[in-house]
Amino acid sequence: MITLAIQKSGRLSEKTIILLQECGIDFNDLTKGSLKIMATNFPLNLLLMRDDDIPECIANNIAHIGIVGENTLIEKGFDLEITKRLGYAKCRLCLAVPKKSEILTLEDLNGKKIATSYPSILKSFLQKENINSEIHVISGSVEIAPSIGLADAIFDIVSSGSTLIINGLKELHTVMKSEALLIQSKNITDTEQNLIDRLVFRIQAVRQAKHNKYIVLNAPNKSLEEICSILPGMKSPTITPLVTKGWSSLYSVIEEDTFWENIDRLKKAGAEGILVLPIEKMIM
Ligand code: PRT
Ligand code: ZN
Repeated sequence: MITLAIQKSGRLSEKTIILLQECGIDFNDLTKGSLKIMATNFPLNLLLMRDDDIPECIANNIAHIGIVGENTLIEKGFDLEITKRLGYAKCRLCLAVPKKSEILTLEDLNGKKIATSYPSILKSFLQKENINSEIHVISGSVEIAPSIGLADAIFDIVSSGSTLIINGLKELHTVMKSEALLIQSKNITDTEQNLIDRLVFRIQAVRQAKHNKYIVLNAPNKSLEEICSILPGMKSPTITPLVTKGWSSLYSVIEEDTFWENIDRLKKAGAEGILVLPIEKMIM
């Protein structure tokens, strides 16, 4: 049995539960508000808690693994392992200043007051850059600190950037990028590691599938060589002849990132009747 600590409610929780469900792991009483829930079809216990407490909980062997933002992991400073980057809850930790501020460069932060909920990350950054600022720790609503005279700048999470704009702030510098991470304790037995590996294998299959699409198309046989070079697929495409003489149907996998660019190339190469379908799981 392994114990996975996840955020009870917040920006990480919904996507984390969806990911576990996509991995085929079911929970009976998810909606009942319990803080400890057992999976019905995988040897896994869920612990639901504030994201800030997850790294410590793993460091103290209360949970074996956890899902947490990289920002929280680094800020808390516990010596834990990153098992897998999960690619959601993407954001960045930025220094920002009021739009009309006299602070234009990092050096201008010398002698200034910066409000943040991430003092540890900020302190290391300022030290590395040789900047001497005063760090003012606040636990929430960091972005209003300059307008109420509490600080000259802020250091906070930015995602779309709209919170900065609404509060009359502009980005000065990105200090780090963050995404959800699966993290684990360094005290794991072989049996526990085996279960973690099984979970990671499933996560990988779900994530791979999201990055790829299944593609079916028809093409004249003379174009097949060129089309195969555009669509290498998992090993190589499957080709079956059509009833129409000189034509074949081709099945392959295409990466989401290169999708539109490759569709144009496929059309130019003579592909027709292109169908693109989502993939549920992908095991390499
Ligand atoms: O209650 P608990 O302590 O568990 O939750 P929390 O309030 O500390 O965290 P929560 O749920 O807000 O965020 C959890 C994690 O999601 C963070 O630690 C990040 O890793 C990640 N994440 C991703 C974000 C954002 N995007 C985000 N936009 N965390 C916070 N924000 C906030 C930010 O603080 C700012 O107020 O959203 C605002 C900025 O958003 P934009 O889109 O306007 O730029
Ligand atoms: Zn938190």
